[in-house]
Amino acid sequence: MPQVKITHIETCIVDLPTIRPHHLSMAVMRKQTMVIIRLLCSDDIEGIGEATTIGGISYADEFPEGMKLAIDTYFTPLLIGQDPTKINALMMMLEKNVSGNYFAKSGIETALLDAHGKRLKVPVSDLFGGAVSDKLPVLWTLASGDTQKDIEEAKRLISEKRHRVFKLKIGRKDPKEDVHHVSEIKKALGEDIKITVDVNQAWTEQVAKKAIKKLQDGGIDLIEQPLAKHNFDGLARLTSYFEVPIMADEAAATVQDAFKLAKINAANVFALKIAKSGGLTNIARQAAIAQGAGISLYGGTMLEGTIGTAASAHIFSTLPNLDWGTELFGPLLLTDDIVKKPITYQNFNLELPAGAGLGIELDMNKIEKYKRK
Ligand code: MUC
Ligand code: MG
Repeated sequence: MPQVKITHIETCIVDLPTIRPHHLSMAVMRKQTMVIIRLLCSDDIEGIGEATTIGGISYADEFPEGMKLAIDTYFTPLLIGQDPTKINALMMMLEKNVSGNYFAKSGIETALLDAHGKRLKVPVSDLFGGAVSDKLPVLWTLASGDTQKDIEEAKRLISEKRHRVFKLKIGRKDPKEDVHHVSEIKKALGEDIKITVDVNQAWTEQVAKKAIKKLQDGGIDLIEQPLAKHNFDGLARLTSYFEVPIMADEAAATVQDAFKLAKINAANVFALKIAKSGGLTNIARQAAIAQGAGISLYGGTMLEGTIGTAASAHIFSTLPNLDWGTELFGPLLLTDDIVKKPITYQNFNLELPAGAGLGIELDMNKIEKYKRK
């Protein structure tokens, strides 16, 4: 095969409205903003990728306008003319030349993997040894900001066989109010429906101890990121103190975080996200650390659209220890899509897109409609 080259990288910012406001401890989302990446190669193959965060600049260090600027100004000149089939070498080169910027790196790695899968005519999951399962269980986040509306939403989604596990976003209100909100939902949905809570770092250790005790007594199944992301020791204390499993999300961002958390038994579960870790390959590395340490895994989302969700699904489908399923519902939170054929969600599962690469095709008319001018 003659040497292939990266000839062009195009980025745009796409804003898609959400179906309802989505309340998190640090932001209320009314739209989702994605950086869409198109990476063109000299063999006429195009790879697509997505770099997405939550709530503008409020959730993480990176933000959409900054990610686009970083890719256009710094990543692209490093990548043009390089061989797109050497994905590990290219990601090492980016790591050496670009500090941090993992969300943007994840978008670029996704585009390289999509292109390479298309080139070899295999799905991205095959580049990681193949899917263990082509269906992934998907929970839904109830975050309308209103307890009754959340209950109605959950009941409808159960009856539609879309979701039967629900995550509640708390930490924005007084802990007593939050515990009441969670208990009302648990009571209304009954014993068989699993409920998890995501505090998004909002509590101190003292507040967490009191509130988690009540949530545990109320039958809540999992507590996600109760403390500030840098408080690894506090998370370890909560993990050893409570029976209810504790999950690290913001704390478990990189491969190095996974190792440090595992070393001090700081969590029972890791929420993995391609954006936090800098791409799919790093997810496989974090998963290996977790497997060695006996830590369970959960397939997390940065509430990406269909491209980032498909990329996440491809790598999550290859993991042996995905005990807590996934939350890959991002596209369902949006009023429209920018791809020709949306991902199928049925019987409480996401179906891994078939076809080469990500198995996703951009709809350029939709991109035109929603892209920031
Ligand atoms: C987070 O911190 O988990 C994932 C699902 C959701 O509703 O919010 C995100 C962020
Ligand atoms: Mg979380």
